[in-house]
Amino acid sequence: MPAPFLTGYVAIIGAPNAGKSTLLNRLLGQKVVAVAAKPQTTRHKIIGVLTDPGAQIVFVDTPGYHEPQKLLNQEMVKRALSALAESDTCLWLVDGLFRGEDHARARALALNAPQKLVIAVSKTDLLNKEKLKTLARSLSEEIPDHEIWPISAKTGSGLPELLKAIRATLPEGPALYPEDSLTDQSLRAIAAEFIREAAFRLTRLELPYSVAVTVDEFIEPDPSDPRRLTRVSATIHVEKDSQKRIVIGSQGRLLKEIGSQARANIERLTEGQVFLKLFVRVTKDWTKNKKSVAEFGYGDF
Ligand SMILES: Nc1nc2c(ncn2[C@@H]2O[C@H](COP(=O)(O)OP(=O)(O)OP(=O)(O)O)[C@@H](O)[C@H]2O)c(=O)[nH]1
Ligand SMILES: [Mg+2]
Repeated sequence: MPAPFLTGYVAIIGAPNAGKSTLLNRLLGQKVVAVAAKPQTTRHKIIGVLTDPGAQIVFVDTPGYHEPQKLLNQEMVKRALSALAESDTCLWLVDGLFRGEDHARARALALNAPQKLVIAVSKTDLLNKEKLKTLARSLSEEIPDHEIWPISAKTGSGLPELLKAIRATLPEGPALYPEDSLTDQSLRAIAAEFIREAAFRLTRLELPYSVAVTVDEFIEPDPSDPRRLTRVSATIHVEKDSQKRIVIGSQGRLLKEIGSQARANIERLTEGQVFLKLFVRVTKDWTKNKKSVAEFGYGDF
């Protein structure tokens, strides 16, 4: 008798900046979600599918779990909670470098969830042996009775063991997505995210949190085009006139850099050239406004 096929949803939850999206990209072997050194990068729940001959793991990347203030943040947290509620397994990723209030919040969420629980600690490549030992000791005191998988999404260390532990939690069942699926996001949506990622990374203070991106035009390559040229036209939305000036930068330099970083990431995914045109528009206080939050794709879902 062949072994049964295993399949299920695995919500990756954790404090902002723990490394959830980096882990998903690494597991998929391709960058499909935005990553940045600042917290609250991810705003949606995004599916990443990993299929092998015996199993299909449907990962769901989620916004970092935090105390939401603005309407946008409330929507982000709602998405994390709904991803968890719809999952078979909760993969709680603990930041290996920093544990603050959001860590405690994520811990309560993970330990009280009815789903099967797998716990991993991230960024172990940044810790020497001594620090790793101290971390393992403090985590096993803080979270007793649970195995904690040390991983590095950067080097890949610990990932085979983590995948094995996740697999052991999956129910039997037929594949939920076609074998060659990578994500539920359209190329157009991923392009918007990569533009937002570049703007998020290249700006400071409150500005990254005031950025949204909409794609106005996305024209896929003509089959006869050897360059496989995709044409993308997008708008970067900010909340204030002063922010618009910063995003454009002196002589348009920052906007150019945002475009070139985003284009490189989109080109890696489309495996062709990308012509990217960017506009910047001010929508006053959009992160607090129900209509604009919805218009930019973060409304009730
Ligand atoms: N050295 C190292 N850095 C990592 C690792 N995993 C993530 N990072 C870094 O940690 C930062 C946050 O990573 P993200 O993947 O965006 O974190 P996240 O949990 O998705 O964050 P939110 O979407 O804000 O909740 C980025 O600068 C990553 O490059 C790792 O294993 N090793
Ligand atoms: Mg993320």
